[in-house]
Amino acid sequence: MSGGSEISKHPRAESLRIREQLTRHVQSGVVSFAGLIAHGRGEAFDYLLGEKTIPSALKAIKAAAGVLLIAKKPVLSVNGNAAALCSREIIELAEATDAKLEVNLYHRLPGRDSAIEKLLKETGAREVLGVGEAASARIEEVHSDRRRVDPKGILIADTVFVPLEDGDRTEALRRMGKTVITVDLNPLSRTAQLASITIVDNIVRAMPILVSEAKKLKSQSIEEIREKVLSFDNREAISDAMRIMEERLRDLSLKGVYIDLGGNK
Ligand code: PTJ
Repeated sequence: MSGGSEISKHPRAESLRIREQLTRHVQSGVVSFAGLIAHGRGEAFDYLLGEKTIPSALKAIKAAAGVLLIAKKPVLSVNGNAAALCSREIIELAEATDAKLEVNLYHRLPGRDSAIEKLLKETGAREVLGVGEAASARIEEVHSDRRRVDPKGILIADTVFVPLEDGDRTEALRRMGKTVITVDLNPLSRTAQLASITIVDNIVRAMPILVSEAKKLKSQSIEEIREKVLSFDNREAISDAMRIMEERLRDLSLKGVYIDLGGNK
């Protein structure tokens, strides 16, 4: 489907709009073909979640904002999907938390890193790490292109935000002693399971909230922020997301067909 007017009448207009955004960015070189598959996987879990930010995800978002604010060297890792879906919010989050931005890709095909850099810079980013030769360091435990990192960024970071990530790197970053924050609609994924803070939510819903929470928390003392972060339990948040999906599916299964034709039978 193409064309905004057709989409705006569709019952799933928002979902179609996001798909268009991603496919447009396949053409601009930002999103990989695998990124479209990854998005489909996310959408399926979003159906189960009810396509809303659940209270435990909100708690995870608040904890993530706190962790980024108290970090000494926070880095926001940007892949193709994240850049295509929320480059503006990623830049706002970097500004609110004094974090660096680094392009880090699973599929580092020629030109993708600079296409993402271009998008981020056009959206207002001042500095983007991890582009071209700047990604000169290696994390040996990682077996994909994601091992290539910037010595000024992810390599020396204490906290790394890795939305829509694959499991290998999350595991490697945790083993290196870093705090890892992710956004992942699939609570069963290795990244969701291994991250220090897992936000089980759609990145397009979670990012604006994360930015506003970071701005709000910023006025509080480090001690107050630390206290809030310490009271967060990631295992509980992941369990809650699974429980909500299970309960929702159980309720809907009692109804069977839950979408009807209204007056047009
Ligand atoms: O741009 P690249 O080359 O770095 O590649 C990026 C992708 C996303 C293709 C790569 O990291 C990948 O293959 O990831 P996975 O292993 O498919 O994992 C992505 C995770 O993100 C899955 O668990 C999806 O459910 C989840 N996901 C997809 N879309 C969203 C999402 N989570 C939150 N919001 C979404 N919109």
